[in-house]
Amino acid sequence: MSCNSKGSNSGSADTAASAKTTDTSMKHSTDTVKSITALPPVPAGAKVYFKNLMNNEVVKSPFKVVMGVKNIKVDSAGFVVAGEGHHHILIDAGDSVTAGQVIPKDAQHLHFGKGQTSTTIELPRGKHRLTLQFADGIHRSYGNRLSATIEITVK
Ligand SMILES: [Cu+2]
Repeated sequence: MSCNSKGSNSGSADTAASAKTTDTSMKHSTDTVKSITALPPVPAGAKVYFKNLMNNEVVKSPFKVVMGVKNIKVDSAGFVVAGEGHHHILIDAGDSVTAGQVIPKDAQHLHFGKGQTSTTIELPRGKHRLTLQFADGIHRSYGNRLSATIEITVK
């Protein structure tokens, strides 16, 4: 029984010590993960595509965008897992983000880090370029092999 109380005593001391250690090691491991975890390879035959929109389509704003994948899995952001990632939509922001580059987060670069596969977009009238860009769990682009670009006209 005394063993128990001794055990819990040292246990709490351990916890305090390890919590302190965790703080620094967590910071460290985040850096390490970012620098040493390579971008997973693009699986053979993998692609992303606009499910409900065609190139040169004329739409009314707001409009729905359904994002499709083939041979790769949609998952939420957070961890780097081979064969998985999440969608991004680039609005008038180029045809793809270079492989390995972290996709910016702004009005022209939408992230779907919860694993969403559809969204609604509102755009002013005129021609717009929409790019679907797939990226890994820490938002690093899979490059142009996992991108798709269409031009649409908002009437
Ligand atoms: Cu992202």
